[in-house]
Amino acid sequence: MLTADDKKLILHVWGKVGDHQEDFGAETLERMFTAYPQTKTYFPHFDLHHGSDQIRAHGKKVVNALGNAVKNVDNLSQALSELSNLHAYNLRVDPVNFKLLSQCFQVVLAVHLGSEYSPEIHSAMDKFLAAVASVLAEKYR
Ligand code: HNI
Repeated sequence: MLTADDKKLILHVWGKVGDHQEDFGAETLERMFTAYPQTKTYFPHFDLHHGSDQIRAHGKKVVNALGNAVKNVDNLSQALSELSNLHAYNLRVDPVNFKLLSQCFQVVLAVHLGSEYSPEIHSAMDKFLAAVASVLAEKYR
């Protein structure tokens, strides 16, 4: 579970994400497609080349959704309910992939925040992303 301190740290990190949603999101997706090429199978309709407008636009959507989750951290199930339906029933994304995306997002944060991405922040963000992933996967049951 996320502690009160974890929540503070997540809000703090989100301040650093600031208006980099599109850049951070696109880099997250590019890392995911490169490091875990099997994830590309969900995006047969996308141009997956570096700098692709579709990747940038989608990256922005994903990071915005995470920002919305940050704002609703005490109410994730409700805040992510529609996205959970979409991923479970329409897109049928295998939940293992949520961990891969979370991992790549953390690498992006670490690269861009450097030493500011402290072990405590890393731990809080890891818990937060695991909570988001578990909500996105809850409709599969
Ligand atoms: Ni995901 C669409 C958020 C993980 C495959 N996804 C979205 C949208 C958001 C989103 C927001 C856009 C919804 C809309 O248009 O109404 N996705 C998230 C979040 C996570 C996540 C917050 C995890 C933290 N999605 C994943 C993963 C995969 C994935 C791990 C597959 C590897 N998502 C998709 C696909 C779409 C999608 C495919 C549809 C893209 C399109 O535009 O056609």
